[in-house]
Amino acid sequence: MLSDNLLKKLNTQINLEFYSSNLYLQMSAWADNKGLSGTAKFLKDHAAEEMQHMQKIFDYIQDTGAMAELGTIDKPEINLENIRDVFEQTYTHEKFITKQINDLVDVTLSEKDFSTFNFLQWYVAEQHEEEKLFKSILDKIDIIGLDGRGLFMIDREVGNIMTN
Ligand code: OFO
Repeated sequence: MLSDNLLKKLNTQINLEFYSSNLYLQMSAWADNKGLSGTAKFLKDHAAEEMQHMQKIFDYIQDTGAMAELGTIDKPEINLENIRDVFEQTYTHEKFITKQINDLVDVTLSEKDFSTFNFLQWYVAEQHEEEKLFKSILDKIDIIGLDGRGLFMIDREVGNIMTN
């Protein structure tokens, strides 16, 4: 059974996953308007993946017999000048999400809620993968550079990345 405290925090995480999805979808719209079709596709796919993250927590809460509660989702504010900004900001956002997940795990341990601890291990592994992915794209951008040809190559590469 979930404590009120953990239920509240898991509901907050649901909201954050919705926010992540909207953030990436908004960035996808920006990329599409800039003619960066590969990046737009990648971000749109990733937005869909964030909805799965949201759904998993929603289902977990419901499976415990508690009730998921949806809140107001903040408007995603994006401030992008170029493709590097996209991946700098997504990487920063993912590091923030990792911190939120780590805090959640910490609470499960202090409450000795090992079932929720176990459930959250999927997110711990997923955050590791997401940080790795966004950082690797950022590193590629820094190697290839953003002149006309570099930009074309990066956009094509990013469009070919399969999200799971
Ligand atoms: Fe991008 O991992 Fe969920 O939020």
